[in-house]
Amino acid sequence: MSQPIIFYDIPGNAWSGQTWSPNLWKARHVFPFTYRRCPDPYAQYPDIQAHCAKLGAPATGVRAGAPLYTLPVIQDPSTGATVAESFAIAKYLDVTYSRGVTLVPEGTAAFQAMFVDIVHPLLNEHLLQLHLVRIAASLNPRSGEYFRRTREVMFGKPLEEIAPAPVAVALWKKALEGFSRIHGWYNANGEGKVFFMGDAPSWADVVLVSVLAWIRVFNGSESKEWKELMAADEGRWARLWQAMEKYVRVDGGVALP
Ligand SMILES: N[C@@H](CCC(=O)N[C@@H](CS)C(=O)NCC(=O)O)C(=O)O
Repeated sequence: MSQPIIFYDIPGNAWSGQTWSPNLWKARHVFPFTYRRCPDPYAQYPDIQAHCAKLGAPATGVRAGAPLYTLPVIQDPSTGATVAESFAIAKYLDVTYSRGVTLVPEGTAAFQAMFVDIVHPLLNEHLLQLHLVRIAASLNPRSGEYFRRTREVMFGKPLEEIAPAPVAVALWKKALEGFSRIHGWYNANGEGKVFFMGDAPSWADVVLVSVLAWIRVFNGSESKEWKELMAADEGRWARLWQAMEKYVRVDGGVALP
């Protein structure tokens, strides 16, 4: 790689403007490259579609019957590649660059893709509802307005009515139950194994630690939620967080805040 890869992120105010979304976090692991946040205004939520079209990045899904364009997207000036979707980015980096770790080892792509789909209803669906109001508030006004409008259509009600206090307690409990279920899967590897595939980190660990980063951004390291999670499941998530810290490679290697 002769020139740094450009990484397009959605700026937020949470965590001093650092990456806040789990989908964006997923692409920031095992990245021994210089990271460049997309300059404003291109990475504001309402501009993502136009920006992807300009870059030649494909849609990554469908929303309300229309193609959905999302970040993260990377551009690699050394190869001319533009890659959208965090899993596709991980696979591209695996095959294009030698970086000491292979996130999607040969023969595991189907399994890793399935893992993401299974984890989503166990964790992300509850946590998204829990964090919606905080996410909207942490974005700049244009992005915040877009996020609120699109998510209120998605949920059919004002953001503030999605997770009022008693519902928030239930959602957090469901997320903790989800973590415990996943802890049980990790345990199948036998004692002392930190990573989902045993001795080396893979995409499955990146998916989980990105959810941890998301929780930490919106609750804080001193919050009841973060402390509860770090103590849960025999310290499984604290160990994973610690073990994955060194794989966050941004701007020459910024560790997870
Ligand atoms: N499966 C995709 C999901 C990416 C995704 O949903 N990104 C969100 C930000 S967290 C997005 O860009 N949404 C655009 C929109 O809501 O219009 C990935 O892992 O990259």
